[in-house]
Amino acid sequence: MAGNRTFTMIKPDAVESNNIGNITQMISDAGFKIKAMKLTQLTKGQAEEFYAVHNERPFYGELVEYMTSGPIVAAVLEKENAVIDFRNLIGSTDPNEAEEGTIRKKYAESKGRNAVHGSDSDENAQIESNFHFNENELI
Ligand code: IDP
Ligand code: MG
Repeated sequence: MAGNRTFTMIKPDAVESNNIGNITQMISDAGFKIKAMKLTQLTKGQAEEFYAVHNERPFYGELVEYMTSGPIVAAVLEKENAVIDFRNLIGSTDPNEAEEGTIRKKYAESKGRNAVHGSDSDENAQIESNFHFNENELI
């Protein structure tokens, strides 16, 4: 069913600051069902590929370094209107611009180290889920 799944990562800063539980609770409280979840660490190659769309941007090197700096939690979430509702739950890329009550407002350190990833389209949600999980890991 299109439109009911998104992909997220709890990024290295939020894992390091012991906020996996708090962030997962916010995700559950907002009505998302967890369909797959794992603690893992990205290789440089994986981070470069995942963020390839940004490879011309000035922050690309910093982004790859940050995303490989420690463990992350990768997860697939399900809810009606998942992509848009999850982007609203995480808030703006820069926590200084994120609304009160959003995950980034609460837990992000900066525009770069911003606690969580959320897919920006149904198509990317599927690509990103498949990047991190095999078919038999997705329920
Ligand atoms: P998004 O995560 O809100 O979709 P994107 O523009 O897709 O934001 O950027 C991907 C990630 O790259 C951001 O979540 C953040 O970690 C990092 N990033 C974006 N802009 C900057 C910046 O100006 N400086 C440093 N890192 C950035
Ligand atoms: Mg994005």
